Amino acid sequence: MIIDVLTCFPEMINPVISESMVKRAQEKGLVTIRVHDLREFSADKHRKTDDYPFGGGDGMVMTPQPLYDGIRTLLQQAPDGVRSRVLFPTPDGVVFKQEQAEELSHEEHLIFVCGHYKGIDQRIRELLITDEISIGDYVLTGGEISSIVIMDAIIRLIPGVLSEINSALSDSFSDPLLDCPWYTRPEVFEGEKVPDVLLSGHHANIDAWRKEERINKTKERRPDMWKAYQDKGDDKNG
Ligand code: 6GU
Repeated sequence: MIIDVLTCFPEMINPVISESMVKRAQEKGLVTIRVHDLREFSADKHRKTDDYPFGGGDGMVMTPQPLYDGIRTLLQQAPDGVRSRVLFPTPDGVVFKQEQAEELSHEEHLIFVCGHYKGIDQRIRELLITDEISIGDYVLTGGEISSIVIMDAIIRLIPGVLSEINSALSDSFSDPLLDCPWYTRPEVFEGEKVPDVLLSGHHANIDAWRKEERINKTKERRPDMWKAYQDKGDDKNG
């Protein structure tokens, strides 16, 4: 998968993609991430990328020209026959869910367009953006952090990225229930003991305990998920 990120703040993206899971995915050749400075595409002599909004109002709007030229350049650079998705993280987008991460993990080319200030000129959204994505009901100052969140969720689903093949499968959210608590050594830490059942070696009891913990946590924290789980029926949920 090729991921292009178009941003006025490349240094917000670069340190994150040079670490951890995303770094390993690139080293394995499973993903190539390229970060592009939007200012490089500005035709303005001061490399400006924003301007005052028509009709007035506070804040600045990102001008169409650098975005148009930047996105079109990245589209043209994509290998022949490859479909590109142009993603715009924005608080007024469709809320990002695990299903969309799964869907996007099968794409060959993603372009992330990072907006700042009030947003980007509407004509760019209509002409070039294919997906407008929000990462939740709160407002961040720009699209860089949101892009990193979305990229991480997608990249870890690409086959071969996680060494533990089962770990993506057993996540909360690819599942109808939240995860159970997990413990490792030592058995007692700060006076707190690991639940006895986990030390019992009795696998049926351990499975039952984990299931109950998951159900209780889901009921308490996510009544919406609990309702969906019940509506799906006991046969499917075992
Ligand atoms: Cl995708 N961008 C920004 N700036 N704020 C957000 C968001 C995205 N999703 C939630 N809040």
